[in-house]
Amino acid sequence: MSITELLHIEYPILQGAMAQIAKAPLVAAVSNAGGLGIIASGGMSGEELRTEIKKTKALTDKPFGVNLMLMMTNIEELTAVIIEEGVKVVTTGAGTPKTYMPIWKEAGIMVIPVVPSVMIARKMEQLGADAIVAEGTEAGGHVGETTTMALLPQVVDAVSIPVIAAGGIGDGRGIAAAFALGAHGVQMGTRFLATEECPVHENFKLACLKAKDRDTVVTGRRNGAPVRSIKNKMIKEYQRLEEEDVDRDVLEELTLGSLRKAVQEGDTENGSVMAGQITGMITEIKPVSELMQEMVAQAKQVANELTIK
Ligand code: TUI
Repeated sequence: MSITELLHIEYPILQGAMAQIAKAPLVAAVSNAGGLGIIASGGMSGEELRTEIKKTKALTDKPFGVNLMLMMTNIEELTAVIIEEGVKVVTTGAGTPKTYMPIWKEAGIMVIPVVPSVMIARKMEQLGADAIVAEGTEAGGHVGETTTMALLPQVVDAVSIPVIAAGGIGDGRGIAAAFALGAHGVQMGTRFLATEECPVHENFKLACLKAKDRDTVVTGRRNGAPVRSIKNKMIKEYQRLEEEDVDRDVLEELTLGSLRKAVQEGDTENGSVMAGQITGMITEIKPVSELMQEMVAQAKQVANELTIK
């Protein structure tokens, strides 16, 4: 079965769950445009998630999902809200959903874990995942080590559930490339940041427009939570401290509340501007529906015109 049939959507495009950003306005815009919008519940309480779900339902009658960031400690509480509100699709990230899988499956929820490696992809399939997002290191936020180009065909060969590609996809060419590598769909985060509907501070969008190909960097490898973001004053300080081998606490203090600083206050120098490598190819802020139409048309054209000679 295709991803569009599985998820009851028009186009095989999922919107990546970006913490504090992927809320009702963006989620509903993506779903209304024929993709699957996904609420990022990381950092939310159960009641905050319920409010966001209700807001999304008020803006769209199309399907949407909720992402559970598994480093969170309130997954049970969030799960209860997801079930009560009748959300049908859950994506997971930054950990293994093993403990919760039986509860979600029992409730008839489709589970799509995001994974950075073949080994974890296999594990998720065994746990009963309905599909999988294979995310390359080009992505923004918490990332693995392998590139999408190398990871995707290896995951496709290793599992028999549908594979959705993520990391490094910024337009229709990237979508066509993902399908060429065996993907059944794509998940995109960074490109949706620079849309009119995205509820992130304007400065964050401008930082994405300004950033070039080499302007994102991965920090935090040493403490086991590597994160890709746009290089700025805070990141340079973080790198300096990392090299000095300072205590974990010092690093944590620097990053504490840093995402909120960038997302809500628009402080893109002292805040954490998580974004993927495709940020270098974003030149314009546009409405989600226009972006989706353009990307789908371009992907189809690229696929049709592909010649190898
Ligand atoms: O989760 C993401 N990206 C994220 S989460 C996030 S919030 C955050 N903020 C600050 C520090 C850290 C996180 C920002 N971006 N992507 C999906 C993803 N999942 N990438 C890697 C993984 C992953 C890692 C290990 C998935 C499963 C996994 O399993 C471990 C195991 O033992 O099976």
